[in-house]
Amino acid sequence: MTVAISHEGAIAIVTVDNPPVNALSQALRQALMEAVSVIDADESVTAAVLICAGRTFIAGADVSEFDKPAAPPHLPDVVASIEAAKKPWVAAIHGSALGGGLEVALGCAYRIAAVSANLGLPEVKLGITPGAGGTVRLPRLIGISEAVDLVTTGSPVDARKAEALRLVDAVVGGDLLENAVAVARDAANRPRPQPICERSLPAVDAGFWERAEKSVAAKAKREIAPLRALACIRRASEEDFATATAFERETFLELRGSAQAAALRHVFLSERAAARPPELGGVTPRDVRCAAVVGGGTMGAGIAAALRDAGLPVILVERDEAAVERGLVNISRIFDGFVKRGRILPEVAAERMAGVTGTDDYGVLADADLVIEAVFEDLAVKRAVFSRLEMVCRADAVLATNTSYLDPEEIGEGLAQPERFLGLHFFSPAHVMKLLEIVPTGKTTAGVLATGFALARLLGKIPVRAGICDGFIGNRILKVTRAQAERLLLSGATPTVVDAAMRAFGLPMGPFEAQDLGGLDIAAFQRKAAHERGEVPFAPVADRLCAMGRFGQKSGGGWYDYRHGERAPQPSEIVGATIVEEAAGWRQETWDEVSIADAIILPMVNEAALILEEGMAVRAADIDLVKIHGYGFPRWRGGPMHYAQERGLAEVVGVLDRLSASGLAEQPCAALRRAAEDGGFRSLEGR
Ligand code: 3H9
Repeated sequence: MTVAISHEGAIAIVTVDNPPVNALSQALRQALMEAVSVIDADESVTAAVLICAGRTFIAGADVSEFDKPAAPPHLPDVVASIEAAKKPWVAAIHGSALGGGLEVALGCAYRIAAVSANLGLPEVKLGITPGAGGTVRLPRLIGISEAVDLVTTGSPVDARKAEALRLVDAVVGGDLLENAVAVARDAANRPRPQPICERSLPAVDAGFWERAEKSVAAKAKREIAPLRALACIRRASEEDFATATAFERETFLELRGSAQAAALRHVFLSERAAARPPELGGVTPRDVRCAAVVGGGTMGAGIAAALRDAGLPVILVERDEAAVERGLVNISRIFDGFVKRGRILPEVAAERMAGVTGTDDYGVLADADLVIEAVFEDLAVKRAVFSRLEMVCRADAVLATNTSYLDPEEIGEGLAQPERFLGLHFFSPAHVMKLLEIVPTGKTTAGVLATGFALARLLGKIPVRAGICDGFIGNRILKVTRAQAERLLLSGATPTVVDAAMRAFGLPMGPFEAQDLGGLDIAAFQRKAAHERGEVPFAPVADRLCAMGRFGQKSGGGWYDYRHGERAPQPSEIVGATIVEEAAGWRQETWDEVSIADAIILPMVNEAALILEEGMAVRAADIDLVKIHGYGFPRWRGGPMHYAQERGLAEVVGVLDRLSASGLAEQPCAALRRAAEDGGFRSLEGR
């Protein structure tokens, strides 16, 4: 870390260089304090420019310090000293000015930004509030209502929006430093703007805070930080600057130590780590400049759209002209949907579609660097596709299968170059869902595996390496979720009660509502395959419902009944009667929300421990990412592994022992018992 002071005439240039993102470590805070003193004492300096080296302005407090006690100098003091400096400071912003980074900029007398900059206070996404005056200075600069939006959503704004909000004084093209020095020179000849801390706040209309609270609470659901951040802004509007900043700091420090903040931090750091697994350090991925998708159904179209969103030209291959046409319509519907929701302009949608070449001629694939097969889940069909691909693709092209349940080893069997083949398991809808399970076979080379990770980064997805087992990581755990949900029904709970309990735990939907939405038929198909392999999947009620043709919303009923044209689930008498029949011989228990969540979540953790033990996942944190990004596990709980760890693994084992003694779950596996003794899960890297 360095903070260098150089001079251009009477202007001091303070350059922060603290890679990768200039986070405000203790050393950087100290150095900034010292820079203020040095510049204050230098008679030859009239103004200072604060600029950063590397790809970004200061991107915030150093998150890795949040597990330790806060060490001085504290950021509020750094910001206050810049604001009170004898010479005006100009913040020259490129990249991201986030969190503490924006708070530092708010201490400066002027802020200018490069066109590509973005600014925001994303603290609530880490389960905290701003802690260095952000909630107190921001409303004084841009207005209360605008500040409420920015702080409670945590979403950054681009430079143009920041200028419109008066968050920056100017957006500049050309050389940022030159522009900033010019502003600093000019500043010497002008009265200094009133420091933000001395500015007053206009009153809000009656009912403003009540309305804001309602709307923030509705969006935040069970996350605590957004409402606490709102309370800080309210305090800023009702009390003097010093009282409000003290309140904000107190709130920040309290939340920094909270369980939600620890969970959200864990997810934030795990997401970053997932993109660059250390085991692939130094491995060069293959270049992907043109991608192809075979199969234009829901999955294939979603994958093609995701590739186009990332700017890659895409070839869509289907078996005949009519199927090509259908595939193109599927893709174009996705972009039309984006336009309808205001996410992109119609001309952008047209440009995305123009980058898709639909064809039934495999010969065109000679141009592709990567081909993703997304045809029907049938081994013979998939194998046939790959044998055609081998004939037409370049020898260095990567070939991937988007299977959910088939064994990639079997799909790739007989390939002449199996080392360039791997599984890329997208989640539906593929243009929306962030998770990408990357499944190498025993023969996939490290370079091809690294290409999967590089692709995920390009698509803005979260990549997780998964080993080959039935359902990989995510769907394997999902089977346990569903089996447990049925055990609950057989022992006295109802679909409505189970779904409500899981929503109360923080899931967007309960297991039965989710099955009705997605359809019960796919899982039934997989259970049939499992039976053929000699396995005995547990789904007595679901099997009966499928036999009755109750496949969920699409067939007018599943776990619930649905009134014609409606999606609201209604308890079903037929389902109730079926549960009673299947429950014969089961002891009936009284279930409350907490015990229902335990009976579902903790067996998932047990399965996850097995997955880790078998090497099907590399790190416990990867399993957390799978469940958060593929299955809606609440981010603020950190994923099932983090949740179990925080809860105490010994307690988890104890609950599972009790459940299994009543026949309500499998026994805790040896790996989970060992993790409980060791105090944590071991990662594969560590073995
Ligand atoms: C805050 O500021 C609180 C204050 O109000 C109060 C203080 C008193 N700290 O994302 P990337 C690392 S709260 C430490 O892949 P990109 C990251 O782990 C903070 N490290 O890059 C990764 O490490 P590695 C408010 C951080 O270009 C590397 O940088 N600020 C931090 O795709 C590259 O990260 C935020 O919440 C950090 N704050 O995106 C901003 N940030 O290379 C969080 C990143 O070892 N950060 N790292 O894997 C971001 O949103 C993105 O990182 C950013 C760059 C947009 C900046």
